[in-house]
Amino acid sequence: MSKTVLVTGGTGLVGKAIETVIARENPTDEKWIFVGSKEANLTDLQSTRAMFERYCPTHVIHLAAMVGGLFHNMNNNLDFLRKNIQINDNVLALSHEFKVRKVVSCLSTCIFPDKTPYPIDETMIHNGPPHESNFGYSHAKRLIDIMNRAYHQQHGDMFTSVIPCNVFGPHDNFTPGVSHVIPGMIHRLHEIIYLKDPEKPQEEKVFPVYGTGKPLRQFIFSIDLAKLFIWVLRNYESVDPIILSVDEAAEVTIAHVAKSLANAFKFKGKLEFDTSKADGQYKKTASNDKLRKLLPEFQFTDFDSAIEDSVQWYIDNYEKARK
Ligand code: NAP
Ligand code: GFB
Repeated sequence: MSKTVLVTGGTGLVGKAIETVIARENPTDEKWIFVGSKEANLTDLQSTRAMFERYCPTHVIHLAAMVGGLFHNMNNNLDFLRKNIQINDNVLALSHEFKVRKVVSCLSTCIFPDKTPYPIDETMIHNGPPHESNFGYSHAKRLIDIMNRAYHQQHGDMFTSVIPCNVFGPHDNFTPGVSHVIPGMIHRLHEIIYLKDPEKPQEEKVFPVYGTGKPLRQFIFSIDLAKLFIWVLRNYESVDPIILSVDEAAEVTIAHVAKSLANAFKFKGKLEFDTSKADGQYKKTASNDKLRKLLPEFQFTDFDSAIEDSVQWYIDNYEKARK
């Protein structure tokens, strides 16, 4: 049976990665529509309904959200809470109204309880308060899981969700103060090397890394996440969320990320840790056992080569990058 797949948040980091993978596959029995906020402001019910009327999707991948890194979250918890609750309630209500056969929404490994045994797994989402740095975003995301269960219980809707670890890649948001760590450091390194004091020898330049560099993160390349998202849409038939993350053993320190980026830029200067800046969560190590049992052969892209691809994309697309 043919599908019309509507991807909300389709103009962002994850949405563009899914578009890239779908363009390569060119599926004949699926029509894919990628929309951003210009198509509809999803915090507004009428605007959201008009979009559903226009496309009448049979399936929805729901990515649209107010998204940001640690510092943006710390300064805007109320906005992250309200805007994301509005977006999520509108998209799920209209998916139900338009009898969408399946919705796959997007949570995040940063929403799990801050005080928790490790590794974290899908059963632990609601077992305690999230880290205080992003409690607004975390509670809005946790509510997606609650709403999915309520729609399924009361109406039998197949509304499910995935839980990615930190994502990076082409088409990321590189805006200082808003961005996640990898695009934030790419933006800063590029500026130090190419834009600031161009006549100063690189050996004398300093690349400031925010925080101690000690926190641990799992990072998934956006193209890998896109492939897993498409697999979930086509094959995963459970309301229970599924973590889409690299292995626990692939966890790296922020300091390693900084060094990997400096190598990718062939930066000859010094790295310095600005410990006046917050570290955020120390770790949020997630288990991908559930995914591995379903997709034992899946190969994740090597972290350092994905970093090189992302740096090269930024250099090649500097003019159009979100910064
Ligand atoms: P992104 O690059 O910031 O893209 C956000 C997308 O949402 C854009 O397409 C944006 O449209 C759209 N959007 C935002 N507000 C909207 C509104 N009011 N109405 C309609 N569309 C709106 O974010 P991303 O990193 O791709 O994140 C996609 C999903 O993955 C999100 O649900 C996020 O929570 C989740 N996630 C991300 C990470 C990560 O590390 N990036 C990790 C875990 C989970 P415009 O471009 O037109 O503004
Ligand atoms: O990606 P990030 O901002 O968010 O990473 P989280 C923050 C970590 O990277 C902290 C360090 O330890 C920062 O001190 N860091 C170093 C930097 N340089 C930079 C930089 O230039 N920019 C940024 N942003 N950090 C987020 C959640 O947590 O994870 C969000 O707050 C979201 O809600 C996201 O879910 C996936 O990984 O700490």
